Amino acid sequence: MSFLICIHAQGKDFVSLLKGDSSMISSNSTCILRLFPVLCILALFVGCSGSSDDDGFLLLAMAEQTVSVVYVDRSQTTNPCDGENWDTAYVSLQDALINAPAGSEIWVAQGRYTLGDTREVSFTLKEGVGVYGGFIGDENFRDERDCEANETILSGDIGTLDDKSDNCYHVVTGADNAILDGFIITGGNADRDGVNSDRYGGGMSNNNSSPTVTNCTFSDNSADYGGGMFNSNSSSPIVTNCTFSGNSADYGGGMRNTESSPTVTNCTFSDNSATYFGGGMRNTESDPTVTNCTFSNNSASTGGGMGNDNSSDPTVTNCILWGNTATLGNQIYNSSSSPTITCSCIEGGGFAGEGVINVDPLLNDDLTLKSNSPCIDTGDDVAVPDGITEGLDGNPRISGDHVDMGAYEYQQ
Ligand SMILES: [Ca+2]
Ligand SMILES: [Ca+2]
Repeated sequence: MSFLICIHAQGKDFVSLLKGDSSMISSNSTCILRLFPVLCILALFVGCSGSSDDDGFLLLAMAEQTVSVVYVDRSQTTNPCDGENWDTAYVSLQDALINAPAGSEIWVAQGRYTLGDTREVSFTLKEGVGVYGGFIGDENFRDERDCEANETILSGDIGTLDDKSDNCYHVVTGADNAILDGFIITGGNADRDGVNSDRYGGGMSNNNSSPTVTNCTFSDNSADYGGGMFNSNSSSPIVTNCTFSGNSADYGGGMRNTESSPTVTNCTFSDNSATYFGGGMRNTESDPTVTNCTFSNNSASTGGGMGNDNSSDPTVTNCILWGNTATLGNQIYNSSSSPTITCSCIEGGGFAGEGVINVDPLLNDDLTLKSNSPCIDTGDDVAVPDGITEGLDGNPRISGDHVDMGAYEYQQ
């Protein structure tokens, strides 16, 4: 009976398992153990039905291809912490990161997670480990989480609360093939005099590392360089469905890229500021691919929405840059740089490119599109990266005849 319940509940995940797509598995280890005998029977069936022996071995191999889950819940204070289930979840995300085996997932229950009492410490992602927030703390499947309802906050605000002068230099430090999904990252302050690496990336610092960052909000972080996120030294993170708001820096309020080329899709950059260059995003010697992003109300001395210099040639497609301000280059400022801009709405004009318009995008306060926005159905469908099926709010990415400009798709 338990087998049947398990398979029914797994639904598409079981199908994904059969396809060998372990990334789609949102099961706990108990459920996989229950599946194991079923897969054995399936393997025998395949073997008896005339298929090759390899098919049977493949199924058996997949039965062992489990994703172990490490549980974290800061409110779990009654039982020993071994992270093996919600009832014995780790209280500390750092402990989970240290002990999580390669290939595992860390599920983090709602609440605010902070970092010890020294500014140098950060949540250091681990190669091959996915960290997921947004759980209430009793889920059996990853798909059951609700990131919006169950805010899971990674905060760098240690020491005196609401005083950023003693906060962590970086809230999160990236790693290759790591996943960060479903968190609010706030309170980082990378302002360390004399130590360059601690002047970069208040919210997240990626140094020669390329994690996947999805469904995250970077807010109220600050740094000398890259308030929300700093990508340097050949980092190519994949940043999707993220919000960068209210971050600040000398250079690159929302994001700074140095010799790095992240792929940034379905993101908003708003109310970020830079004292000097690149309010929303600053690119130097970098060629990011920026698709379906909305830059609004960012500010800087130079390059309010985006500042590109030192041979930076970003590809900007299906984007909106409107209402950003600067002394020089309200929306985009280029110095020795040649971005390729296509199918985008840029206030003030002056940027050549197919489908580039200078017409009020008619944004709502939350940066969604009004029903009569000129950005509806005027994007380039081909530019939407493979695997992108939803906009920033989780609604279908393409609705109507074509993809829209900006991070949100107007639903028709
Ligand atoms: Ca503080
Ligand atoms: Ca559309």
